[in-house]
Order: sequence, then C-alpha cells, then structure tokens
Amino acid sequence: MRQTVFVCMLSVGLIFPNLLHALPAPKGEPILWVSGNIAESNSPDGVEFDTDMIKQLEQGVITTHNHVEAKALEYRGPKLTALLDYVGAKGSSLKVIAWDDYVVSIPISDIKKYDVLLATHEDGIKMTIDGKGPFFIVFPFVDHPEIDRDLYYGLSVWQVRDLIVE
Ligand SMILES: Nc1nc2c(c(=O)[nH]1)N[C@H]1C(S)=C(S)[C@@H](COP(=O)(O)O)O[C@H]1N2
Ligand SMILES: [Mo]
Repeated sequence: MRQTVFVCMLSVGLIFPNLLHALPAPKGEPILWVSGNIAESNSPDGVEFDTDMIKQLEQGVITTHNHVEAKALEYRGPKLTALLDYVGAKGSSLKVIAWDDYVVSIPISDIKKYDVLLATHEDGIKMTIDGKGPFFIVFPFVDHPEIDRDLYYGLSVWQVRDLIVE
C-alpha cells in the first residue's frame, strides 16, 4: 500500500511537477513574473506575483535622489532580497526586463550589499506604468555616493516586468 502511494505521488510529480511546489498561485491579475534559477514555482514558468503577494514581502524604504529626480524622494516597496528568498533564488545575477524591453543584469551581491528595493511607491504615491511603475529598481544613492554614477543609473530600471535569476 505504502509503495503504491509512493509510486502514485512520483507519477503525479513527473506529469504535473508544479503540483508539488508549495507557493500559492496569485488570486489577482499577475503583475510580475520571476523565473530562472529558482527553487519555487506557482506556474509552469516560475513564480507569478499579484499585488497582494508583493505587499506580503518584507517592505523597505529608501529616501534618495536618482538620475530622474534631482530632489530626494521616499521610495517604498519590497526588498529585492526578500523577493529572492521567497522564490528560492540560487543564482549570482538578476536579469531585469522592463515593459519597454530594456534589459540589464544586476549582481545579486550588489542587491544584498545595498539592500535594493523593487519600489512600488514614490513619496507615498503608487507608481504606474505611464511613470516609473509598476516597479522601479531603487539603489540608495544618498547613503552610498560610490554608486551615484552611470553604471548604477543604468541598473535603475523603471517599468519592471520580468526578473530572471541566473
Ligand atoms: N525601463 C527602462 N529603464 C531604464 C532605461 C530604459 O531605457 N528603460 N535606461 C537605463 C539607463 S541606461 C540609464 S543611464 C538611466 C537613464 O535615465 P535618464 O534617461 O532619465 O537619464 O535609466 C535606466 N533605466
Ligand atoms: Mo545609461
């Protein structure tokens, strides 16, 4: 009997590998797609997030100017490290793809060192796709003048759509 149950579970796993993954599927409209070298999934391609799932991740705040805004503004949203933990990321770099198809890779060591945000709000206002939303990669330029330069401006992607762990 026990053996039959085991063989059944094994074949379910082979035919429907995603049934064995623990993360819940989004209840609302997906707004962020995470794939690549990750241990978790809730869809055939990886982990899809809706607004509620994004809100449940540990949130952070960074008050900084950037290449777009000369004045320091308060950015809030999930910490990228919390998101990477949630999906079970195993790689060393994070490829970020925006809705305008801009693509760039951020070293995960930089994400940890600078506690980078996947910001959803700027000065308390939710960013939208016609601005820098729904997600804007935010580095703490004010606290770390050494990254206040073009290389990191180029990593400050707005209108983020996909994250691929590599
Ligand atoms: N979605 C998206 N984010 C982006 C870019 C882009 O083209 N699309 N360009 C990047 C680069 S290369 C730089 S230097 C800065 C440019 O910002 P600026 O044009 O406001 O100076 O944004 C970065 N973020
Ligand atoms: Mo750039």
